[in-house]
Amino acid sequence: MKWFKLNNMLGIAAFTILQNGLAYAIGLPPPTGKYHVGVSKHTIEHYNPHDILAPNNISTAFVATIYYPTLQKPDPEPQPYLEPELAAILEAQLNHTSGFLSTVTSTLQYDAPFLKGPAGKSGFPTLLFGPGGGGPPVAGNTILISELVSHGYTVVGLDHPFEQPFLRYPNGTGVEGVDIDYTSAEVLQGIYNTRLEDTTVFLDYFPKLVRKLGAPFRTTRIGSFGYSLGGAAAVGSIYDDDRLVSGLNLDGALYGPQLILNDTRADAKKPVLFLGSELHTGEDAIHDITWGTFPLWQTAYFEKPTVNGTTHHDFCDYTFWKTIEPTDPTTGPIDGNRQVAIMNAYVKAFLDFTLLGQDSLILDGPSAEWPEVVFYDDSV
Ligand SMILES: *[C@@H]1O[C@H](CO)[C@@H](O)[C@H](O)[C@H]1NC(C)=O
Ligand SMILES: *[C@@H]1O[C@H](CO)[C@@H](O)[C@H](O)[C@H]1NC(C)=O
Ligand SMILES: *[C@@H]1O[C@H](CO)[C@@H](O)[C@H](O)[C@H]1NC(C)=O
Ligand SMILES: *[C@@H]1O[C@H](CO)[C@@H](O)[C@H](O)[C@H]1NC(C)=O
Ligand SMILES: CC(=O)N[C@H]1CO[C@H](CO)[C@@H](O)[C@@H]1O
Repeated sequence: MKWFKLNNMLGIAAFTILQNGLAYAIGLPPPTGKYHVGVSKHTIEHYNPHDILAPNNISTAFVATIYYPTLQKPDPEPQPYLEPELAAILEAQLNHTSGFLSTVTSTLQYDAPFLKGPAGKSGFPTLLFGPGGGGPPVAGNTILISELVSHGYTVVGLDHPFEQPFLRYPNGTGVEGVDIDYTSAEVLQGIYNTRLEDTTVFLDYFPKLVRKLGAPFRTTRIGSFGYSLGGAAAVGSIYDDDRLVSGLNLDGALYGPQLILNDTRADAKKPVLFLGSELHTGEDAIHDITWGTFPLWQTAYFEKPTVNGTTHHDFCDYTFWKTIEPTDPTTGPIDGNRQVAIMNAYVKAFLDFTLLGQDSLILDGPSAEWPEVVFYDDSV
């Protein structure tokens, strides 16, 4: 089909002829680390009587998807990576050809064996991931998550029902999202509050879950990251929680009391990285003033590099989808594979620095390798 651009340079993992002989399947960019990626999904029961989006404002559960390193080799026959119901909704939202997303595959392996190793305080480092407000859900960030897992991180993504366009519980029940009024500050703040609550509830439960699974995941010294509203919540969640040691925000405007303050109370006192689109200079209201005020007060490591040629949707898997079928006008002109490489590099560098104590020069300023990445002086 003509809308497929097959490019060997892109590191396309696999393409096969589907049953009808018409379409090709295109694999997500293969992760660069030595591990394969296992996945398991868990329902986290939690009664929330002030959920801004749930029917009668009551929700009773959310979903944790755990992506973890495994040595088991993936099935040579790649599988579509999104739930069909979710794929259909996103195709319509982004003007993709119907069925387009079922041709995009991954090598994720459900319930693959864990690595062997200690759990609790000393196991493999764990990250918490929060997706964009109203979507795409955690699964729509599989490229970055898989890259980190391939290097030994365990990533727990939290999806909230009614907020994400489609969510399936492990018991098979699917929940469709409600229409979200993105112009309402109250609604956005409500979603943000739910994210913070889910994070705390999950972290409280996590050690028990790890024991139950017999998994080698670390339950302390966790890194918190996310995209868009999930990025804001990732940073907001590190303030009063000793289990979270650093925060990383992918192109999210900030919400929440501390984050929008312009005084010393905004100091997270822990390392924080913002990686943003061109717009996010923080110089005035048009360029998201929260990216201007928050940086002034950080006493631990902080940088807010932006990537030339990107817009908001370049910070999730959409940036790769545009390389196959370029219909999404809300992505920027940067080549999607280049943007995948940039995100993988900067996110991994920050996490290796804050969780493993490894220094990386690219975190400190402009580099010859990534000239599109622009740094700012936040001392004024
Ligand atoms: C999708 O396509 C329709 C019809 O061509 C157009 O009106 C709409 O603006 C497009 N939406 C996006 C997000 O590109
Ligand atoms: C599946 O789990 C969800 C969340 O706990 C629950 O709301 C739903 O009723 C369950 N479905 C079935 C068929 O038990
Ligand atoms: C934030 O505070 C600094 C220092 O007090 C001040 O220079 C700056 O103008 C303030 N910014 C805004 C947007 O209020
Ligand atoms: C990035 O964009 C800024 C502002 O448009 C421009 O000044 C700078 O030269 C660009 N850098 C690169 C490497 O393209
Ligand atoms: C469905 C529903 O009851 N929604 C309400 C949830 O609570 C907010 C206020 O916090 C109301 O505005 C919604 O109508």
